[in-house]
Amino acid sequence: MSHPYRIVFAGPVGAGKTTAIAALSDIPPITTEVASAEAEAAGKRTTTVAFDLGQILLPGGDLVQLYGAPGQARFDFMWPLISAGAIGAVILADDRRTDSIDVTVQYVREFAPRVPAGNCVVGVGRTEYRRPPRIDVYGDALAAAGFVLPVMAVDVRRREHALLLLEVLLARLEATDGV
Ligand SMILES: Nc1nc2c(ncn2[C@@H]2O[C@H](COP(=O)(O)OP(=O)(O)OP(=O)(O)O)[C@@H](O)[C@H]2O)c(=O)[nH]1
Ligand SMILES: [Mg+2]
Repeated sequence: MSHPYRIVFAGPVGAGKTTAIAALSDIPPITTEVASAEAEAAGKRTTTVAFDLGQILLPGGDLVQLYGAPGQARFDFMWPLISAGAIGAVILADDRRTDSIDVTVQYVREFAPRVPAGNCVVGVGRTEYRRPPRIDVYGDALAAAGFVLPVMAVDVRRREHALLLLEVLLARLEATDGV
């Protein structure tokens, strides 16, 4: 088997990084959850203070390590550490936030330079709070900032949605010889 690939999940507090990795991982993920007021503001109890680490063996035989970044900016010193050697990034958005599009562009700006060929996919979650969904608006804002990326509405609590993000990212990597 080839060496494991590393994929990073990034995005703001509550976007669903820890949830996505728990949904995907074949093994119980390593987590670093701590109760926090900022988490409660995002409608949950805990926040990631260092990283999440899960692992998935894809049907094609590739072993993928899944690293979740902490969303809180005060833990951003972890971002370069967990991005080192990553082959791509999944950027998650919380569409309930009014500033979600700007925040997403900021996360892509932050993480695209850390992965080969800027290979990122964007998963927009909590789309049920906003009708109609504004997936195109994310794509347009990213393109205006110089990032032409796949953008998908997802509910990362559903394993098949989280898996779709990985598959799109890996397909893109193969297309750009990033793997
Ligand atoms: N209603 C709804 N809830 C969602 C959706 N996606 C994720 N969630 C929930 O949102 C929360 C996300 O929490 P986490 O996975 O801890 O978020 P995180 O991105 O790891 O946040 P930090 O580690 O604090 O940066 C969980 O309670 C999920 O069940 C969605 O599409 N709709
Ligand atoms: Mg987390």
